[in-house]
Amino acid sequence: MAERSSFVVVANRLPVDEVIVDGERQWRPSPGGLVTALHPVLTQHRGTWIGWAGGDGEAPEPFELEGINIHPVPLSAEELERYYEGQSNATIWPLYHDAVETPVYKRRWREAYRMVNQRFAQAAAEVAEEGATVWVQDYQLQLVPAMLREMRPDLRIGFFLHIPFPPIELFMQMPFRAEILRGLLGADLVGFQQRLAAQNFVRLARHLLGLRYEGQSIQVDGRKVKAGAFPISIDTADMERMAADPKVQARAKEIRAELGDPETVILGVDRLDYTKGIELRLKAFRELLADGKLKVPDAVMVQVATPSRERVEHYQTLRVKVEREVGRINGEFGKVGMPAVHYLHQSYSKQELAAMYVAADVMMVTPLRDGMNLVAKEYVACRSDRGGALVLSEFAGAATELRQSFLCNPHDPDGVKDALLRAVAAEPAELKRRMRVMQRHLRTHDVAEWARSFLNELGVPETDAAPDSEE
Ligand code: ADQ
Repeated sequence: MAERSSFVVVANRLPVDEVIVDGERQWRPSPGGLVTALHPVLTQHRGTWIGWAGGDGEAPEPFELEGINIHPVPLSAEELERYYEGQSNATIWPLYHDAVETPVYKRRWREAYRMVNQRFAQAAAEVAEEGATVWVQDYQLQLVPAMLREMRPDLRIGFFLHIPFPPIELFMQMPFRAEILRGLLGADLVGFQQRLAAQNFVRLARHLLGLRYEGQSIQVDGRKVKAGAFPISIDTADMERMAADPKVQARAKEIRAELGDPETVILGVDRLDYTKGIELRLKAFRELLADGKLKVPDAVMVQVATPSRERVEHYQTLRVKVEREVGRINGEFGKVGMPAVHYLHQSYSKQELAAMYVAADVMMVTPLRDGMNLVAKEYVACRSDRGGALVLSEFAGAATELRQSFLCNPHDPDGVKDALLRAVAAEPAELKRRMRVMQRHLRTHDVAEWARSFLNELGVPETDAAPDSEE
């Protein structure tokens, strides 16, 4: 029987990675913003994290890691294909991102989604103490709040959506739309990255279910469900510290040298995802080279495209398109030993990413739609030299906060080219001024503040400053 907790996080993935040491399976924490932010609350409450450990078949037994109870939930190969790759990443993901790719609807995916959501809800119902707080994360688990409330009406339930929440007209495409909406309404507090998303949600509740709302508060079966915006952030201090490390600084110089010490290094860092606008960014770069406004080897581009969801068809097609465009640019504008675009389809350590951020004169973050986009925030936090320019899409959640970036509309190729050129040509004093304002914002709006404000609104008492204090 698993240990019971007064604070439970439910997310698709567990914050752990499997490692094999001397032929034996072991677990080590996988560093991520969410776990960093929630670690103090989790350890203080002997908290439990429920999620999938990776792999298919049987789940490992629950175990403790760094003061957190880890509670794995199994997924079969078929569930992975239907619940995760299908319903989550080929239906909901594109639909919630303005349908920039056509969402695929399949009955058997929905059924698997329901079944897996039920399994996560069941696990939470088993480990939560009487009156506990349960915080459910993201689009893979939208049915969990209502399923859990049904089993455990005593619980305080929060839900946070990391991706955008679409306008009513788009949401209405979803075949089991009312069930999803009712699923979310099982929570006491539903959090979004943006105020507009929260508004979409409350309006949808009236439109689809005829529910009354006042401000951001919806009346459901005599209960009040609050909706609100809680823009997520990064561990700013940690990122600043990492970037200031002499090893990272030295590595940044080395990266520039390896690139041939160009005048301008333009960087993109994204999961290889069609929402991130990688192709349009490459196209803008190609056109500027063709126009003679940028020249190789004075300007080079580095595009890191982290492998992602490789079994989903949309992603396979995207990879082909991006790699074709990179090949085209290098074919037309590269020289022997001097490509115009350095394309890296790999994962990196946080230190190596920080070194890339420090090395880049211009960071291009050009999603067609993005809940927040943490890469933009990481870049700003890494620039203790106050150098560097951020080109940022208006359609990233981060654009609401990072107003001093070079904002652009990613649907307008000329606008993107113009923002990139302005960023390349900006005077150091102007860049400094812009960076200073954005850095100041991120120091007070970090990921700990995000978690604190959400939990406060949910009514969870403040966590002590000392994360590991015994009760
Ligand atoms: P993502 O779509 O994954 O997140 P993002 O917010 O940019 O997008 O986070 C990506 C993270 O992965 C960053 O922390 C970045 O450093 C890291 N990363 C990227 N490439 C890497 C590589 N090659 N190697 C190692 N690490 C890499 C979703 C939503 C976002 C929202 C977040 C958090 O789509 O809009 O900001 O959740 O809520």
